[in-house]
Amino acid sequence: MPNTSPSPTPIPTPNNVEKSLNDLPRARFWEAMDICQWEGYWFEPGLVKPAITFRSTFHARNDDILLASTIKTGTTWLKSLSLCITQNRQNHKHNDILTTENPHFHVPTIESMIYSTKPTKIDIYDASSPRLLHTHLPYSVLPVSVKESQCKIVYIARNPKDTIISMWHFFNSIFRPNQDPFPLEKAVDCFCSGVHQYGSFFEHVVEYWLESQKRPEKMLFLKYEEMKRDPKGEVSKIAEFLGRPFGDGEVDEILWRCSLDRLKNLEVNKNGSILYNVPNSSYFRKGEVGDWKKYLTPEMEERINQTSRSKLEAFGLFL
Ligand code: PAP
Repeated sequence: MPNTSPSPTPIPTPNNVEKSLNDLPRARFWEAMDICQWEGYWFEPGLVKPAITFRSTFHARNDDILLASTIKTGTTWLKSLSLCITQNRQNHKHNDILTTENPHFHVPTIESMIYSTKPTKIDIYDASSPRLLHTHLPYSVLPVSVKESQCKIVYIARNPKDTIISMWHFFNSIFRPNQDPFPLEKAVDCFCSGVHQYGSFFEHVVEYWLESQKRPEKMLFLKYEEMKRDPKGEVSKIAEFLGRPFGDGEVDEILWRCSLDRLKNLEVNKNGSILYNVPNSSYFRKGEVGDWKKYLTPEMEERINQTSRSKLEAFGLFL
């Protein structure tokens, strides 16, 4: 299809990129890995180069769909739902795509594709339209063409207390499989100060929130808790936003296909790894709203509430 979107920004030379990567501020995350600060956010260092390449070379098309989220806010669910909404729905029964591979294989996270354990089917630059892609990158570093074309963005946010608990379980399982968990108090501290992968959580969420308020026709801002409270309503909203409204009974079918219980028990999700060192099973845990109440002390809760008040609620966002 003809490309009407603006030109990407000039490609930085490899020498410049290497030099500037070495100069980035560094921090240690959970005594387990280095992270570095780029464009005001913290990243696992290997992701910065792909992020720079994406920003400078990706040419968005008007019919692209970009899913976006920070980590542990419902990405896997959103990928599964969007896949079912956009693929040929007549053939669902015979072509149950979620049984063939983990959702992160079908809808790759652009900047972490370098860690794929097997080549994804989709070449993000060359795939036929409409492309369904995902990123954990903040809004401010997205390619200009994503912002200026008519491509749609669907963002999913989650309550910060449930997000940190989900992160805590996830990183403990990856970094400390046979050890005591990382002290939760320290994890809350990293979370509130924003020094963690794709952090600050609060700034990430608020950037997308403000943009969605300005351009609701371009960006749909979802809340994990609303999706749990009113799954039919919220998933129908996604389908309409993507220009693929549901017919009779379709929403129930898709909700069932993408339900946590079902996905968790599929062979493709019980075994294997789509990304190095990340078991497919680690994407599926409890999916409960308010699970944080079992873990956070009143002091930790208040610390997060205080940060939410100043960084989210001050902008009209209540999670
Ligand atoms: P990612 O950032 O690594 O991609 P992401 O999928 O955003 O992870 O978040 C994982 C959370 O979504 C887990 O939450 P929990 O730790 O509180 O349980 C996981 O259980 C939940 N999740 C995964 N799939 C689904 C689903 N189909 N429905 C609802 N929640 C889900």
